[in-house]
Amino acid sequence: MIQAYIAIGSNLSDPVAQANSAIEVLKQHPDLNVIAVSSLYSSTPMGPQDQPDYINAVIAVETELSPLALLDCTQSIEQEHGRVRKAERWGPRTLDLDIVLYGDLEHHCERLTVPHYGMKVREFVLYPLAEIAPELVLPDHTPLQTLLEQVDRNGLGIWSQ
Ligand code: J1A
Repeated sequence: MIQAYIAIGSNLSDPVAQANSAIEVLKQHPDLNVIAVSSLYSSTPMGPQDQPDYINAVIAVETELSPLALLDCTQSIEQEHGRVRKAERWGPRTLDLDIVLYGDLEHHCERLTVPHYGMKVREFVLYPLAEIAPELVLPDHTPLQTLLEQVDRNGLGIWSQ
């Protein structure tokens, strides 16, 4: 059994509903045991600013799925939520699920890079992750708290109506 962290992001089609629905689907999934869910956060878009703010969250799961089977699983949930693939790289998105960490595995192939290549610099991943795993140390031995000291919140806040 390994522990993995999945980041959720949405800025289209009622992002709060998208994120909550993704969390529900992950909780119902027979191959995943959701052990922690962060608050929902609102965040300023990376890249072009002429798009809605994002809702972001991070969840911790236990699973026996292989890394690529976990990716199959998160990608099929994205599809169900109407994500249009090949959309503009930094454009608006209905639902993104990113595998942030898969245990202590360091793995890079065409379909999957873990730890996630962007996680160390993205406030909307680091802060929700720290809410549910403050003591976390990355596979390269960097403490999560060290990364937080280096990354500005950039307007990130806990979402509330
Ligand atoms: C491909 N991949 O990436 S989409 C997929 N490693 O087909 C995968 N660890 O095969 C591959 N997890 O939220 C490689 N996919 C992966 N992502 C891994 C998942 N601004 C992996 N404020 C391309 N908040 C894939 N988001 C990877 N601005 C990229 C979606 C899933 C995230 C866009 C704020 C946000 C974006 C832009 C934002 C936000 C795309 N994020």
